[in-house]
Amino acid sequence: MSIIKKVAAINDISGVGRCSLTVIIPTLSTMGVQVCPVPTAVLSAHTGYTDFVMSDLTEFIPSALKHYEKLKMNFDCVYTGFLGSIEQIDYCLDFFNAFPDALKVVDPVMGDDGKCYATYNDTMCRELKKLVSKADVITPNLTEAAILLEEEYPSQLSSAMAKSWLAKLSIMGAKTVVITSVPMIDKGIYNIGYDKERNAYWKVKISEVPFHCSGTGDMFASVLVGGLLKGDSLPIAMNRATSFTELAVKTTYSYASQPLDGVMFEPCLSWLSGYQVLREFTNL
Ligand code: PXL
Repeated sequence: MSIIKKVAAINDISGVGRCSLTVIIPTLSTMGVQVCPVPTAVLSAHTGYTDFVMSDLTEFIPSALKHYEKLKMNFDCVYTGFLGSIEQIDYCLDFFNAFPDALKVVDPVMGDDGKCYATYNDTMCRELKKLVSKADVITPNLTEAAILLEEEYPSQLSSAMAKSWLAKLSIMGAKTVVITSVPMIDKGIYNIGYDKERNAYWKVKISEVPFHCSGTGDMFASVLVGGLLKGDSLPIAMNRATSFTELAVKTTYSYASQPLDGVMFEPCLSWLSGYQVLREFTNL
């Protein structure tokens, strides 16, 4: 067994506009975790651009799995994100079944700001619940949490609603649920989490930057995964992920970088490999 943890990252690669694998690979590598990419699609630019070209890699996924089985490859984690077609949901489930000891992480990428991404539709969103139900860890943003729970996209959540949403999502299957960027009534924006085994709810405050850029969800989930694989408790992993994402967003904003170009993490990576002073975290 290698001391370096191996993650099969089933996600797209977009040439322009930092997100998915172009964020996940450098982030996890800096944390000392090996990323084994299983690309779901290649895009010239992410779907937030007015147009882009996309090559779907659906049939690549089962052939890659077949090869890994032949190699008797083992992964410590299977982490899924942006999927290029509805068939890919079953292919991700095949990965989960092939590596039963792996930590199964589903970032149920579907949309943001109350809207679905251009390549997602209602059927795909509905089918994604199958994958979510087999995960150990899920990391929806507020839009994705609302879609999974078939709730209206809310402008804010009370503490009671936040706990109820986390609990309802965990009933779908995962023992660790994190919802990102949740505006809490009168309190600001938080990443919130639930550790079902300990029955503990957590919140970590995000300091507000008047700026939105692509790739922050992928960045948060990658640091969370890296932390959990290295033995972080849930609140410590959430804390680390929140701090790094916030640093990268502030960096992006400070250079007046184009939001579409994505989160400017390159100058920040050394923070992840060094000693990190963590912020306050409390029970939700
Ligand atoms: O960050 C989520 C994401 C991943 N992959 C692609 C996207 C997006 C969000 O826009 O377009 C291709």
